[in-house]
Amino acid sequence: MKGKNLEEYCNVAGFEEITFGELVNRWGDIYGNKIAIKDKDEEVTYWELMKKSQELVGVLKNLGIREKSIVALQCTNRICFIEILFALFRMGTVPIMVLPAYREQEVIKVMQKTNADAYIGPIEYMGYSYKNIETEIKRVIPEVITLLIDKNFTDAENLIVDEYFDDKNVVYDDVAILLLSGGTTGEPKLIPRTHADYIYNAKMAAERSCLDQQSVYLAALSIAHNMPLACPGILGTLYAGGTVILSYYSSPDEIMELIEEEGVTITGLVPTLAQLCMELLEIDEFDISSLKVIITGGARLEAKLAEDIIRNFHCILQNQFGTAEGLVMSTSLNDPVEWTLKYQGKPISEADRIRIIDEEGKDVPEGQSGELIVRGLYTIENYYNEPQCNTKFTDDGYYRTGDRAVITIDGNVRVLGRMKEQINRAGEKIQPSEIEESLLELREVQQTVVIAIDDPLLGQKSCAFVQFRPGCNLDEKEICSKLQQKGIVRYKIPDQIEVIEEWPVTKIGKIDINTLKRKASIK
Ligand code: J2J
Repeated sequence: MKGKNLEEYCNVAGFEEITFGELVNRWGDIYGNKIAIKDKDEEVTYWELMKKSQELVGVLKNLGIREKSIVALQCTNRICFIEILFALFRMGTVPIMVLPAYREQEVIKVMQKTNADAYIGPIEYMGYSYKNIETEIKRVIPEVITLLIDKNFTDAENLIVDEYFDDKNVVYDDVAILLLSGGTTGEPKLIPRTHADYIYNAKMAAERSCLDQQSVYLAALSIAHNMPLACPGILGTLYAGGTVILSYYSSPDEIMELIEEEGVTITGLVPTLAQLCMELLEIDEFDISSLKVIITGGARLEAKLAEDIIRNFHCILQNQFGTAEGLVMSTSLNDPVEWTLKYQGKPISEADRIRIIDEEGKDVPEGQSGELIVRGLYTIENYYNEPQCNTKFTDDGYYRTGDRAVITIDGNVRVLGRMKEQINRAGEKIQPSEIEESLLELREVQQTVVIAIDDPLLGQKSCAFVQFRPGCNLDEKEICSKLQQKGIVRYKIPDQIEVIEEWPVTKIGKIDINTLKRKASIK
């Protein structure tokens, strides 16, 4: 499957016309016996990763999986799934990266959309048996090959291994992987990333995080997600010759224990998980002195949480903004702390062209907010098989992120929230992040999310979900009067306030705005 045309970028510094098959061979040669990846049960060297991914090509082909076909890969954070991933890369067979939280309906939908040949998943994870998914796939699309594996891939390993497989038919601008879009509305869209663009993405993210052979990167979130996979994630760490530690459960206690036991130097977390790890650090003792950098991404990082992370973890915070569609931006490790608290930094590639546009598609004057759009080496210009998605791209090939942002004179980007989240209250515009920041300045408030809800009179009104710190409480009147005392104008004071104890989250752990919207409108 041909991917995006990369010709115009061939002279960009750091860009290589290379495939993952060639890359894993190169790693085997350079880093040989060094530990590449460790999971909860085993470890693999760079040489073994190269060999195993070669052998597995034979195993997968014997199972009937064809070269250059499409496979749904629902992976847990285990080495065997990374080995399979590289085997598929070698075959030119394209894995669709499916989060473990997906269930049969969602998996079948993406498989049907892509005419996928096969499904590969775990036997069990977090008490759920993936046999359910396999059975349903077999019922709905009987011709599909299915394979459930655990760490030893019990059945598959007995299959006779083919002769050494030469992957010379796979080229750098072929599609290597299909990522699922992170949207919380509607069906996820499929994002085709080529070998060379995805490798470049991982390499540039690794450079921005200063990864090297001494780096020990903890993949805390599901490796089916772009952030732990390639930003810099597993692929960026391997590129730099470091070691990857896989967290199996993504729970705060496992994460903190692994940092201590494995001497982790860098990890990436979504803000909600960073907050939970910090709470655990307050009640339990962990030696996390090895940790040099925490990257947070996936959702807006409030300045207050950013400060708390820096103080409690005694490390550098890297504020990252990423998209599965491509664009990744982040602060640099030596940026002033004030920048990290406020900005998501700068694009990781010199070839990234970012612009801020208004509703008519015109560039806004300097310093004003609008929609962030991007064109560049590793950002897609089309979704897979989705011609009706043209609204997500401009006529001149820019991807519309749907995020509201401003670019400062230093070139830093500040992401304010989703375009759709802006509240239009009888014509007055309210940016939820502004009210969230004021609410977080109240001592009693631990976490808050402000959303728009429909209103017959005003068009839209604002609703603030508020979680208090343990032992704290305020009633609606007290909150409103405290905001007024802070000088917040009347129309920006939340029209509705809902107290919440536990946040609904999406499959990757971001706060689920749609569920909050439903909750707010039931009232
Ligand atoms: C505000 N919103 C943010 C941030 C992402 C690397 C790779 C992928 C992702 C990712 C990632 C944000 N502040 N710092 O986060 O670090 C929201 C935006 C964006 C959408 C993309 C990373 N970082 N977002 O999150 O495709 O709304 O990729 O458009 O899942 O997450 O989501 P997704």
